[in-house]
Amino acid sequence: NSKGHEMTFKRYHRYSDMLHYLEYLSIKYPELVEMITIGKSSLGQPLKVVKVSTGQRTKKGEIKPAVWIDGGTHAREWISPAVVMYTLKQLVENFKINRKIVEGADWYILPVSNPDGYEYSHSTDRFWRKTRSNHEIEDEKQSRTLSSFFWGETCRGVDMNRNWNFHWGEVGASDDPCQETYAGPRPFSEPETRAISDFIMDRKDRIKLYLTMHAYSQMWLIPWGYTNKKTGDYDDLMSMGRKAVDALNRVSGTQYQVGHSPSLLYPTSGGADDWAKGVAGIKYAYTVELRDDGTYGFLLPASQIVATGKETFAAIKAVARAIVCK
Ligand code: ING
Ligand code: ZN
Repeated sequence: NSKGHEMTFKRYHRYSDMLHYLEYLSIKYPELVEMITIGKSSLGQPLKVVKVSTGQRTKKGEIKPAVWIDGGTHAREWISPAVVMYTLKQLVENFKINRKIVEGADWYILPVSNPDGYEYSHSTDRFWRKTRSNHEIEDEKQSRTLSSFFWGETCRGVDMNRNWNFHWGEVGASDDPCQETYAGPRPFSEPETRAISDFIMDRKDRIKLYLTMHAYSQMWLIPWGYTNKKTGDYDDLMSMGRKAVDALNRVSGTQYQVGHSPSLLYPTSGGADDWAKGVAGIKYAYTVELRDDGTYGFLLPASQIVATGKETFAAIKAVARAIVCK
């Protein structure tokens, strides 16, 4: 269009629209925005991280902290990439209003972690969750009872949020490729989780806040997902989480719960936030379950994108201020 991109936030966009917007930002704001291709999906699509930064060092010469935000782990959770794109837009195009948090940290933003699944949920199966990899041969080598004949479309792909290399496959994950929570043939079997983990490990000492966006159920989830045991700094994680949902609630009245997955949902292992905390050592690692409460569920109307973006950005801003703008 006349602006040079297709993003409207009035509908759910395809991956190509999002990539065009990232490119547009990097051309229009070259001093603020950098695109980094961190790898490729199973079907060869680029995984693009946007770095928003006013320079790696503070005026005093100290290395700045960094924030990681990703979306689109699960294909059908369309509000997630939309909210991450909205966040990116606020950081870059409303730089003046958000100056403190943008100058205070380097922001690494991955709007779509699973572009193959995301596109498949647009083209073929609206409720697709996993990646689109094919582990048929490998799984059969491990003497699966499945024969090729029964290998259906649903047996493709891996649940990326069960594929991380921390207590992998212990609980709440399936070893059946045809199930939605298939953990994969081995940890980091997916090029997507591998690329993200490599990128984060290279920067793990600088990343102070890790957010991964999912939907739905309106929860700000803390580790651990794999056990009922509390983290040593449970109280810190809870009070920071409450800060987030209080800020969110003040914008719109939307109610969120704060807690860990085994008590609020179900125990699962191989999740991204557990890995971010347990392996990368990032203190504040959260999974955010966005709107709604189940009224529309995954089919959240596009007319709610902006309101969801606004309230979520308020939460992100509150947490970022507390963690990186001390
Ligand atoms: N929910 C998450 C899932 O992967 C979750 C819940 C959160 C699991 C944190 C593990 C850790 O099942 C959705 N909606 O994907
Ligand atoms: Zn999810």
